Amino acid sequence: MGSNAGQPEFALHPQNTPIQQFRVIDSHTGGEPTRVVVDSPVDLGTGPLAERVARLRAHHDWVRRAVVNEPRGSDVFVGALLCPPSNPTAAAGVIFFNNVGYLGMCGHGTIGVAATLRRLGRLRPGAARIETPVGDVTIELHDDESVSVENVACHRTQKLASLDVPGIGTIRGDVAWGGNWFFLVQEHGQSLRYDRVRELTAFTQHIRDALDRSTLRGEGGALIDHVELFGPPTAKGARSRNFVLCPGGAYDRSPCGTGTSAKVACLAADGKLAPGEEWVQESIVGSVFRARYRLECGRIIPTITGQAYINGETTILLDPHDPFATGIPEENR
Ligand code: PYC
Repeated sequence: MGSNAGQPEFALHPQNTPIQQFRVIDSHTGGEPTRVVVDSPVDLGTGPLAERVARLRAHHDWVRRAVVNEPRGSDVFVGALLCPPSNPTAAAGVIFFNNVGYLGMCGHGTIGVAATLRRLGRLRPGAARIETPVGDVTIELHDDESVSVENVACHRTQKLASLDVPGIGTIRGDVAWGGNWFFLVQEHGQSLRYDRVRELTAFTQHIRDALDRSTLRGEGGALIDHVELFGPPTAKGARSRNFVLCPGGAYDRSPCGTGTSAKVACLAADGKLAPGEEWVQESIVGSVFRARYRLECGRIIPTITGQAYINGETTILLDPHDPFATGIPEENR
């Protein structure tokens, strides 16, 4: 256990009650869970979301760990902290995080946030803006309860970059920004079947480790922290199936909204997908996102459509006597 064993990092509630509490709403989008913190236990101030995520990371990282890490959560959870938007015309600001850190954007998570805002009565049918640390996105609730997310502008920075992966050999993949950085691999020799998720996780983790050791980076020297494999689809109407390894080592149960956006950017760059044409991306569990893009001043703006289902409303309790109230410390792993 860490040096602060038994010393809760979270402040006591202002009324000095021994147990602090806050509310979360759980949903899943195509099988991938999102846990939305609807009443933030910390004040991150105002200003751009990029500044607020820096404050959260530096001073209140316990919130992330309490919400998504074991024993309350698991490596699979993506958390979403709702914040007041800096622009009053936006419906909300949101900061996404997982078991190891913070995400720029999250497609399945934004669909989960939309379903949560609807449940809270904070969203009317129609389009609404959501602020994220990497830019504003637009969500639209449809009559059938599906949600479209118009993402930030996405682009490919490298086509078929070579990566030497010890134990596997040379793997060639595209590097693209879909709201997070992705290494997208078409030729990998793996069969993308749900009964092979252990093997696929190990295979993509080797690629991720090699990426970290390599000089391949996203813009600004950013780590390429998502690995995406593609293969033939099985779902009716789908054009591809994927397997996505997320930064914390879990695989995405959904087709990954930012990963699908990165794929759309690569297809557009290769002239294989026209503006407005539909791309149906299937996940490793068989769920699908529908994607298309529009061009704005030459920039690729993807829209992802999927559906989230609310599956829990929980009060998080933080007992100051609980040594794991804010998660099993990462250094214990
Ligand atoms: O849907 O963009 C996404 C996503 C990123 C990580 C997990 N899901």
